[in-house]
This record gives sequence, C-alpha cells and structure tokens, in this order.
Amino acid sequence: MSAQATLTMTRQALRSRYEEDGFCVVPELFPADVVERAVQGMDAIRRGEYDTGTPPEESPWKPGDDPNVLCKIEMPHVASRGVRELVTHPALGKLIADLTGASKVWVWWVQLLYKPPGGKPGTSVGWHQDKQYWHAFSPDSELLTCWVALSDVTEQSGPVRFLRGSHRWGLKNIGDFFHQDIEAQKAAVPIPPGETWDEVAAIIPRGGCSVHHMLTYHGSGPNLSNAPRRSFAIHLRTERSRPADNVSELTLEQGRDLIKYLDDPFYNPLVYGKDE
Ligand SMILES: O=C(O)CCC(=O)C(=O)O
Repeated sequence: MSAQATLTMTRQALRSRYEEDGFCVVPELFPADVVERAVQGMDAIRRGEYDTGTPPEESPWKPGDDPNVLCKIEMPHVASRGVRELVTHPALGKLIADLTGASKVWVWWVQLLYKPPGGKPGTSVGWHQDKQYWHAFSPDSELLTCWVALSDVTEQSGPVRFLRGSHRWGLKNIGDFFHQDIEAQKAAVPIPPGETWDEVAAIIPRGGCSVHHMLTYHGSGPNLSNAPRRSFAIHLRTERSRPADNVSELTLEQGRDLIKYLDDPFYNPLVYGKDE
C-alpha cells in the first residue's frame, strides 16, 4: 500500500473518532524544525519581542507578569514569524479538511498557552465548552480547535481532558475556563439523562495535536512535571460558518470582538482551499 493510501486510511479512522467522540489525537503532524522555530517564537513573545513588528492582541498575561501562572496570550501568530509558520502550515489545513470534509478552512483565533511546572494555583483550565464563549458565530457554524503540543504532553504535565461524546449534549452555557478546582467543578457540568462522564486525557508527543469540536467539554489540571507544558490552541472555521444575526447586540464577554478579523488574512489566514 502506498504512503498516500495509508494516510487516507488513517485520516478516515481519525474522522470517525472526531465525529463519534468529539475529539481526536494526532500524534505526529508538524515537522520538528517548524516546531522548534515556533517554540523560539513563543519564548520571544513571552519576553515582549515581536519580529513581525506587530504585537499580539490585548491578553490576560503580559510580559513581566507572574511566571508561575498560566500564560495565555491572544493572537501570537501576528507577532512572531516562527509561530505564524506553524499556524499556517499546510499540514494543519489538510488535517482539518480531512476531518470535516470542508473545502475551505480559516484560522480565526489563536491562543498561546504556556503552563509552568510546579503545580501552582492559577495553572488549571476549568471545564467548559468553547462555543459558550463564541456567541459571535451562528449556533450552527462549524468551528473547531487544533490544540498543538510544543512539548511532550504526559499525564503529569496537565494534559487537556476531554469528555467523550459531550459534543452531542448541546450548548449548555455552563462552564468556566478560569475555574481552578476542576475536581469540584465536575458537579456543575450537566450530564444529560442516559449519558455518562467519560473523561479522556490527551497524551500528545511534541509536534502532535488534538482536534476538538466546539461543544466538547474539556479542561486541564496543574502541570506536575518538571518542564513547561507548551501549546497553541488554534481556532478554525470552515465555509459552513457565519457571524451570528445578533452580533451587534453582544457584549465583549459574549465574544462580540472575536469576528473582527474575519476579512483580514494577516489575522485570519485561509489555511485550506482557494480564495474566489
Ligand atoms: O490548554 C488547555 O488546557 C485548555 C485549552 C482550551 O481550552 C482549548 O484549547 O480550547
């Protein structure tokens, strides 16, 4: 069997996993040199150095802030050439097209997530569904996230934990990214009748990724390893997505500004398909 035929088979299996579970894990996607340049870019951004000349968006964490809490920086791909190379790498667009059957795929938001070691408070991510923060898109939009591992992600390093099948539970609007006690928070997650809590930790080698649906519940605990957990959450959309009808009525907290760059290829690059 040719390498292409093997890849196609693997992609079919991944697509089934994504559709059935609401997430899938891809152990190998980005070339090692691309990952290394993105890591260098990540460190430069954390120091406040921007080789594109453009700063990231206003972010919860700024250079000089506490190095022991979760570092979350918005839109790092406009600030670093190395990060941009990874975020626009053709392997990413192809993967998303293979998983969704889409003819066009755009990156519409990116988060740099650096979870320091040491298990300190302020490093967990509470259970949430991404769509609860994305009201600026219509409810039926096809939105998904590729979470890229730039360090080996193990059970000890605070991996993302997904609730298998929760993408079929509907939008609950119950969850909190910044909640710190993810054990206690479990009680608040509304499990529909007949469903169960089926939690899976995404263990991913450096250069691999996971992909999750906008309704899949997920969160992560502290990093108990002795190395930082490095990642980018790359939020993507397909041609089956559109702004919500009521965008102008939304508040900033409801995500009104998340669609402000849809027509700007520097911020929202097309990563699969062709422009008309
Ligand atoms: O990095 C994490 O632990 C969670 C990231 C997240 O919430 C996401 O990728 O949507």
